[in-house]
Amino acid sequence: MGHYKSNVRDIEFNLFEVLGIGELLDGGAYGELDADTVRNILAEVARLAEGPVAASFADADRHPVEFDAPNHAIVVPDPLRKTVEAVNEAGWSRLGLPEGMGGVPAPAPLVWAIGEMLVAANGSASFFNMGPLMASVLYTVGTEQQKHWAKAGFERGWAGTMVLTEPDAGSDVGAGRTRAIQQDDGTWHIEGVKRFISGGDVGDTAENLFHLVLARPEGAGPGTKGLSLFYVPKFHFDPETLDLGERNGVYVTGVEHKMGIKSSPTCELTFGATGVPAVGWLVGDVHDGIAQMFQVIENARMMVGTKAAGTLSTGYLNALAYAKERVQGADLTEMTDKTAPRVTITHHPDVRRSLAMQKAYAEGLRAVYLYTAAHQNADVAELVSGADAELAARVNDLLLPIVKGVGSERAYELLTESLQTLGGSGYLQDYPIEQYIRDAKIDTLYEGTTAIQAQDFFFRKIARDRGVALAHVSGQVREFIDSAAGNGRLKSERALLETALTDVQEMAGILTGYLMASQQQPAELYKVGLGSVRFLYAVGDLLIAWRLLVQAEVALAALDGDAPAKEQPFYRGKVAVASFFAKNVLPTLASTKVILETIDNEIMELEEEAF
Ligand code: ST9
Ligand code: FAD
Repeated sequence: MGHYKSNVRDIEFNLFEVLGIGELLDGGAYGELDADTVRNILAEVARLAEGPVAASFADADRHPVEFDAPNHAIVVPDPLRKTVEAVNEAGWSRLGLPEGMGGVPAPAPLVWAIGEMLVAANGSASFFNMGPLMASVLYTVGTEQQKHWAKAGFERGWAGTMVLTEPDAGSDVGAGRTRAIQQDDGTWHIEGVKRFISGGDVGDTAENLFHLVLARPEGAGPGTKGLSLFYVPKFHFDPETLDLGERNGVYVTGVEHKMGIKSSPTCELTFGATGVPAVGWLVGDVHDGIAQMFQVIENARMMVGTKAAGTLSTGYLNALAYAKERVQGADLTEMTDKTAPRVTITHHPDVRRSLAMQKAYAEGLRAVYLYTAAHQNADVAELVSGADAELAARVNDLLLPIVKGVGSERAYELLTESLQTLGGSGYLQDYPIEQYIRDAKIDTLYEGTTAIQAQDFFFRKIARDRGVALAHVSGQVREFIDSAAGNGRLKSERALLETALTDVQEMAGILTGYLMASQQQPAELYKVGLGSVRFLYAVGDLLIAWRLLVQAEVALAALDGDAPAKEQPFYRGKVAVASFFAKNVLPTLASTKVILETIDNEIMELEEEAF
């Protein structure tokens, strides 16, 4: 048995019993993809994830990819190569891609659920599989010729990267200095150094690799709006047949040594520093780089949050399996009786507290990313929340920083609880959890740190949106609070949710107040910056509680109905964990509100030397 434990039951519960997409699937909305087929796919992907994908997880950590400096390439160890091949051969990446490039229509929640299993089973390996996402964006925003390259490159298994970061341009992408110089033949020469580029080379696992690169054309303005997006292949190729030609002038000039995801090749890329120019093509023939790149970023942020939820889920399930076996100490009520029988650690209240919290966040984060994904298809959004296509897109935008920012931070935090459950054994490499923690830390950093997610959430997704998407989601929470379902059960939990909703709405009002006041007194804006991460977490906890309680309601109905005996513990677990989360987490939102209300700028006024 490998390290990875999927949770197909919970994924199916979300897709079919909570979101209800079986209705759409069986109605033919996604062609031949009916509910039974989807169940078979999930079972098949779980087998792949737990088997060949998980197989190289530890090996790829202990024997990571190596840098072959003379050839500017990375060398992929055999076990990892087998995993990458298994993923490519399975071909699940076709699901959800544009049909014109050979994709198969599929509801987004299914696509992300598949991603959860494959990525959480082996984070490093997933960075060899970014080609389909990059190709799909090129297909969407590219010229006719670039669409052909996207489609044909996808069929040939070309890898892809997203290239933004430079030594002096991390969070501040607009500080990028990489230049683009137009040539007489319409191509561009790219010159500069980019760093931390995931999958900057993939060794011999793909015949070619293309980079989607942000660079500044000569004479273009400052900031992100002056950046354009370029398609820069590793090898030149025949524009029709895609047969490979000469090496292009983009080279890996370094590979990072990291805390985790050690076999994900994180590369320094140098463009055009040798006699060979790094030739690029302007994507879509338009100078709209940052907006085009955000089409990649939105998917990548979603993937990162999904990976985080999946990693916590397997961490929790590993901790649970251990806790059910490990015998240590007597039941607390018999603590003074030295002859009392020893019990498994699941009998200890603190272990139960910890397991319940892990389960709540693992299943809650999954529920939130799947609810978000539901707003990536017009028909699923209409079914799930009644949003039309335009509103659904805004809801998706609103929730992305929650999926990414809250997902990554909570998963990392709760994975330490998973490790703690194993006691000293958790610290050993005999178990996967220490690696989960190392592999998960990156999720709070790349694709925009948590601070960036929190600012995006408040300034762009709430203030600039004038609260439209937030009002829709709040309305959905309110509808649940007011509904009478559950036969009077979950009454106290509904009351807790109502208080938390009010707290969060007031927090939004408090931050908006600082924002407005900053028009007169600019320093008031610091208060938004000081409070925005707390606010992000608070909204995350509210949404997790809400989705868990919705699940509890579905579970209660199943228990009241004809749920078979073997399914009953699953449903009882759903009710219990939702209630636990509401009672143990929601009350803390009131203190967050007080903190936001009373923020002052003292810490901003302190001189640096005093820190
Ligand atoms: C990175 C990659 O870190 C890490 C790895 C990724 C892994 C991906 C995995 C992929 C798939 C794998 C599949 C595996 C499958 C299976 C595997 C099996 C084994 N939304 O606010 P302004 C745009 S990459 C949309 O003024 P500033 C918009 O066009 C590096 N658009 O920003 C806007 O114009 P307008 C990631 C947005 O102050 C314009 O930007 N790096 C959004 O100029 C300007 O906006 C980062 O993420 C948005 N939310 O710049 C950088 N926001 O307003 C983080 C902005 O007119 N930093 N736009 O619409 C930021 O995000 C900054 O806030 C900033 C600020 C750069 C945007
Ligand atoms: P900085 O921007 O220097 O941030 C340092 C600290 O300051 C952080 O805590 C941050 O939150 C905070 N901070 C910075 N600015 C602000 C602000 N305005 N407000 C509040 N706080 C702020 N990039 C790519 O382009 N492509 C990739 O494929 C890619 N893959 C990566 C893989 C790995 C393993 C790593 C480590 C990074 C990768 N990156 C990639 C880069 C990644 O996106 C950046 O590291 C990230 O955006 C943060 O930038 P930085 O490291 O320069 O940190």
